[in-house]
Amino acid sequence: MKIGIVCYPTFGGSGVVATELGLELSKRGHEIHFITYKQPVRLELLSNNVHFHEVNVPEYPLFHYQPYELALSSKLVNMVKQYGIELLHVHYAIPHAYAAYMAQQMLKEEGIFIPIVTTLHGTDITLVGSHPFYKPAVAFSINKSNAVTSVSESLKQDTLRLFDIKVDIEVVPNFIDVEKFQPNFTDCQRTAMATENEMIVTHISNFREVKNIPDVIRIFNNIQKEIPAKLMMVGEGPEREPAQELAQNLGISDKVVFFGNSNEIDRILCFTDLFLLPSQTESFGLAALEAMAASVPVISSNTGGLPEVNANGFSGYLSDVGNVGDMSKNAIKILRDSETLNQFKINAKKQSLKFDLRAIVPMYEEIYERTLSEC
Ligand code: GMT
Repeated sequence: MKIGIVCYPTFGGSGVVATELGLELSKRGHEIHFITYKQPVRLELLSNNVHFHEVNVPEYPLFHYQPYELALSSKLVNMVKQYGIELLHVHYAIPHAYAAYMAQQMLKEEGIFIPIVTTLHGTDITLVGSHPFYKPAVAFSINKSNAVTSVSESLKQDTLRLFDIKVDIEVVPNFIDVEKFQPNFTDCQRTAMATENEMIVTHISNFREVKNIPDVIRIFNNIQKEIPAKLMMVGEGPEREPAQELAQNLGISDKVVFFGNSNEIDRILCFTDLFLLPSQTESFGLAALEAMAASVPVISSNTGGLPEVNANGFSGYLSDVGNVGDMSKNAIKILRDSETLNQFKINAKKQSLKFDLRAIVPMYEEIYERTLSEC
């Protein structure tokens, strides 16, 4: 199939999933066209089967806001015509599903029908999409999609609760390539980050309010009072500076390393002992899954889709949002002795195998085939 993938090209989970999906589909013989405003961060290799088309939005001083949706829908029309793309798979409803629908209508005028598969990722529904300023357009574009998927059962239920949805939503969980996270580093440079007796705790996110970053610092503060440890903070966002200040105020800034965005997530996870994800809301928690695939147990909140990913008492522990005390206690329980830690590491890896791309990607292929045959 010739598939157009529309996504955000940034470090966010939706862009990562879209990119990994496109790359795997290309390996399975499909021709993939990424259509977005920048080359996706995990799209390192372009090949015969993988193309990237940049959406340009010319600046015009009259516009207070430059019309990205317009540029995207025009680009979609042109790319579908030029490359004979058969189906558009848009990741994150805003504004991608809306722009794809406009492209579909424009192409219809020319006698071309292009089906749209929309994947809902989380904040496009729970935080942004349900805002009254966006809600009618988001509901409309979901209902106009030819197939809709969500990355967890929890997100599906949120979508049905928040919007008047008239189409079926199929749950296709996020995935990872478990082989990519095999410990094949001869030296992941653990000693550069911590001394031999120190545990390494890691958090990876976009450092937005929804990630509860101060809780990460507070949980770590409690851990290091009991167990020698270092905290690796990976990512960029508005909560980074306040987190640095909080670490300073708690007198632990020498134990907390802020990396910024990194393309070396697998190396960082290779030397990590425990992953923290205390988010306020999380439709799936791809970062937690990547940690588990690298044999790292997860301490998370029990919000949204996290209970579908992190198995309580097995791959880690889940606590109520904001319950720093419980999360700290559970973290210490895992890290306290090497036997327990090793068992949780084995379990985390086992849990991640349920989400291997070899099992999940065929679910998308099946949806594409069905959508193409029905339209
Ligand atoms: O977590 C974010 O703020 C980024 C956002 C995104 O669009 O990349 O993540 C959402 O999609 C990811 C991939 O499906 C999920 O793993 C995240 O749980 C989800 N984030 C939230 O629901 C807050």
